Amino acid sequence: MDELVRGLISNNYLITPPAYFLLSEHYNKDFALPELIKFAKTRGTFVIDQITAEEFLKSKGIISQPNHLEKFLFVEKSEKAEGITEEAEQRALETSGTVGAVETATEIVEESVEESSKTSTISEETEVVEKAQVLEEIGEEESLEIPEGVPPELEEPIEAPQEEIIENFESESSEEENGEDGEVERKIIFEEYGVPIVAEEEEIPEEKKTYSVYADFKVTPKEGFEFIARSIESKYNIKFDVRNVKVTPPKARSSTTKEGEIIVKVYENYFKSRLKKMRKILRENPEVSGVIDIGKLSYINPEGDITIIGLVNSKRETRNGYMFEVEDNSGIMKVFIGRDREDYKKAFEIMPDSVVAFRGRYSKRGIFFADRIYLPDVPLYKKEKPPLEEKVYAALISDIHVGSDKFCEKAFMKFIEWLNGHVNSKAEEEIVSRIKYLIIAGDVVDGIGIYPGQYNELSIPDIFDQYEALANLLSNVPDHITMFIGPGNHDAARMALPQPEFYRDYAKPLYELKNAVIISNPAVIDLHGREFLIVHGRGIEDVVSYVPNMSHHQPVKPMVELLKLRHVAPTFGGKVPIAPDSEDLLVIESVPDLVQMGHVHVLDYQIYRGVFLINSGTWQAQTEFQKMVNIVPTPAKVPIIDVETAKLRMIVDFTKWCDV
Ligand code: D5M
Ligand code: FE
Ligand code: ZN
Repeated sequence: MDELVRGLISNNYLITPPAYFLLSEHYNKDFALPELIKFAKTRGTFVIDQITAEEFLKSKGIISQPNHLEKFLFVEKSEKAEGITEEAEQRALETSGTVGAVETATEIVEESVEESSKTSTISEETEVVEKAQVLEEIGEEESLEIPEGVPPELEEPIEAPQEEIIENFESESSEEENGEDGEVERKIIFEEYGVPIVAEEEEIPEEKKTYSVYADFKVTPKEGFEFIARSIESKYNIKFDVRNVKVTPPKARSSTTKEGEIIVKVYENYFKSRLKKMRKILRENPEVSGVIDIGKLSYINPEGDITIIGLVNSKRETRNGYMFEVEDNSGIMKVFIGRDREDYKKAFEIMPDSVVAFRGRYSKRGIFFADRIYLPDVPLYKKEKPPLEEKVYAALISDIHVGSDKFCEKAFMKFIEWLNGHVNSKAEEEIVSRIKYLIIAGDVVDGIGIYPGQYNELSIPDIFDQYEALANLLSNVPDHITMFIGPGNHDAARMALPQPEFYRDYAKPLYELKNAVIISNPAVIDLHGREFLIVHGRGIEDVVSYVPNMSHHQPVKPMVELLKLRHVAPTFGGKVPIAPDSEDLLVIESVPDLVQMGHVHVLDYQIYRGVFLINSGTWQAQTEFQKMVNIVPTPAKVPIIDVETAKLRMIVDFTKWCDV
């Protein structure tokens, strides 16, 4: 284990992965352990998170400005005890994400304002008669006539009710964190952990852990049980893994290139890459023909129907339809689709920043009037794949959340025993004997410092021990079963998508499991010629906030929307952080046979155009936080997939052992 981490732990301090990556390069060069501990102590925290780390580096003059919002700076001035409580409150507010939500809402409104004033400029330039005709068609006279301010219909962001609900939940959660209970809790914890600083060289006898990491959990395969899968040849190939893609960061043009220019370039490359990949997908659809670059429209002035393909920068509803701003490499165009058009409803499904095709006519006034919308989608029919010689099955799970006190450990242990042949019926015997793969799609541990108030719900408050505990459990999975394990947002991994893998220093025990293959999020695994797309699934959250009639309670519907957009998280600046790599690695480039996601903790599945989509649920019972946001999980159910058809064979239910 790393010296910095070991030193902190021996002093009863914890460190989050992002904080570790900030501090490790300066450790023993720019600061020593006692300084960091002293700093954490004055802050009243025993968890060194990113904010604490940044503030610490700043206090040492190692970095000039912490990354997080300026808001925190005022707290720094106060060294008094009350100041510390204030800071804790402020921090709770920050992590609850309330600020972010408000910002997003404001952005949408601002965008609408900008939109309406841009449109009005166009209207001023044109003749009165033409203007009246076009305005009538779009149904937008108000926004075009009023140069300033927001027309009433634009004041609310799209999907206003959902935004509202989320905001309320979030502020509720912050209140609770800031409430008196929270303060009392924090003080007690501080006393418990506020032990004197010791020199790092000093050997401290290891304290006996008050929690189990399942070291004693040992299962052996049931005697006499015939595992047919043992004699079936394993045929898998990781077809796509983020780590195998070489992304080249853009070069600075000269030594005087500003940082801002490089950032703009990175985003430009990212979106160019998205556009290119999506154009290719869209052009596989024979209906998408006669495609013209947006930039050429104004001088070609095409007569009749044509098609444009572009990235949707914004969309808003008008009285008579939907207005989009669409961009390709050559230009930007306003695209309107009227309510009376056959494809009008597809407009609901277009997420910000997704790429779609519009077919219609170009009006000389610089607006494209669309009749048809083509989402990238998947083909209507899928080719049958050749049958397999032997039946072989895969169990799909996700969101185990080891370390949470709501982790259904007994149920999970029963599942592992089941995999070892301890079954209840002949039907189950047939299934278990042919299970060859176990796929785990992220949130394998609960992590630390992930959501406000999480500490109170942790049974294992140390992330190393969480991975150790999970590895102890998974070490009992029979060795003829290959496990594929990818990260989620609770894991020690890069927060922004795509997530290449787990931070190895933290999840070492997983890497050491001999029958485990670590995969990225997203990843594509080829199992016996069938493509399984494995994604943790945070993109679902964005679909729920932007597309009407979507809910966390039925996660497969938003999953279908993502498949139609051929992207696992299309929207920038929404809930899901996306890393602007120079290549967009979140595009669903080839049509999978199966899509597995997790994240929302609800088992749900559906076949869409021959593709089997499934959300694999969870092993965590409802947390206090989920209670507040009305998430009702379906823990401890395991879907078993027949690899040949890539469809559901059965669901095994361990819920009755989930009694946490
Ligand atoms: O996500 C478990 C569930 O909780 C999933 O439905 C998303 C939801 N969730 C997670 N964080 C938030 C916030 N901040 N607001 C609203 N809903 C949230 P997991 O990733 O396992 O925590
Ligand atoms: Fe989860
Ligand atoms: Zn998650």
